[in-house]
Amino acid sequence: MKIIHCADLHLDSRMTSGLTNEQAARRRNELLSAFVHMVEYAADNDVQAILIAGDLFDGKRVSAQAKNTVLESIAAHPEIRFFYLPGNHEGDVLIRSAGERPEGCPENLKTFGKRWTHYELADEDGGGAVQISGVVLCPENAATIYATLMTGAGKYQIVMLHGQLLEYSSKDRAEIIHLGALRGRQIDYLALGHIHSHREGELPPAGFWCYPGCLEGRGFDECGEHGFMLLDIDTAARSAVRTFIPFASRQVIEIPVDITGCMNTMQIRSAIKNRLYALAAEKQADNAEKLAGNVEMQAGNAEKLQGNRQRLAGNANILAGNVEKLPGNGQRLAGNASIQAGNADVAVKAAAAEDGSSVFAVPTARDMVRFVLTGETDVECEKNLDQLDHLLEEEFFAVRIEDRSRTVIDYDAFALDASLKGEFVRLVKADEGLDEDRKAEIIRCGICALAGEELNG
Ligand SMILES: [Mn+2]
Repeated sequence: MKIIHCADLHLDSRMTSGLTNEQAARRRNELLSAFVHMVEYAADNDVQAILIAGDLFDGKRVSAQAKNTVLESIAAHPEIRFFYLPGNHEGDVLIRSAGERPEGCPENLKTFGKRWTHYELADEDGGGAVQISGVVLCPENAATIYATLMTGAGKYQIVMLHGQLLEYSSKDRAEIIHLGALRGRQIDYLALGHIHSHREGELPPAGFWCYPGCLEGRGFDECGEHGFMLLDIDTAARSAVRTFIPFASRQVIEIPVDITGCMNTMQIRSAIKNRLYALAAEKQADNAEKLAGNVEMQAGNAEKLQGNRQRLAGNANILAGNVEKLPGNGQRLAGNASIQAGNADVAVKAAAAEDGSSVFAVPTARDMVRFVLTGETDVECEKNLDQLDHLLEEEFFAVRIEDRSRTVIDYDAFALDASLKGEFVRLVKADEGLDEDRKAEIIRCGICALAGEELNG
């Protein structure tokens, strides 16, 4: 049985941080499209259920467009069941609007309240079943939910919660989920929402917890791969293959660029360009390596095939000698073949999961890129971030440049400088009330002012 787990879509986000109004409007539509496309992916891939672990919407005020997009997608796919656990910010806005539809709430939309609700999904392929339990955390139930959780044996147990796992440090005040109290509770998969990047870990005795992260990175603070989790559950064996499916239409990528030694804006631009070329080259080298690996693997497979053929020939001999036992053996063989097919399937999926987590994120023109300038630059470096931004913005959907480089001063160079600039540098250097970074910043601003430059950065 296949199940999708997504969370934190934040539909109807304003998304104005670092984006123009036009870009933000476009991103809002793209986020809605991502939901539509995910549901279509589910339909195309025989997915029986979609778990939405909270923060489907960004807040309680939701546009008609966003509500309609979600509800029509759900209603259009009665073969998929939607298990929607509201997050702490959105409340019951979707359920209310669903009830107000002339057609009523789609029957395949299931939700959760402030007490545990349990649903059972029978495996269409036969075998066993999946139990999905969920509860909306609030101050009133925060202490009691662990004692009242019922997870029985036999079924694959999924538990949905939205909040912060205690074993992660967090500055915000979201609802807390006590990981310790969920250990040893026979949970196979803890479907979480709240953290915006993909994370997962073990949940003893045999389960896993997982945050899928947002479906799309919204702003420059949500870098990295985004998508959803695909569970392929063997209900009879009570086990699952978990695969993260990257699904974002645009990536948000952070690229550190060392600008040590650059003396002006154009040289910094070159450093950025060189970093981009280097990333592309690394990616190509990595691809070549993978290709070589594949060729080797294929050679290995061919060899194994040859060995199998020989063994098969041997088996045929034995089989020929045991004609009476054939019916019984045939049955056992059929069983083995189906197990082997299953193993092959699992192996392919594991390989796909490895491929998905690419090390080299090379930005394309579709992406949002945050360049972080690092290293050390001389105090006299002419550095205009606005111009840099302007020079790079045409190459990507959106660009942000963050200057985290340090300014260094070669005081010796100014020791004998009789000009106003030299006098200014010596004056600041002698001020005992300032630390080195502060001195560097003051001198940088002073030198800019003396040279008639506009201050920035
Ligand atoms: Mn969220």
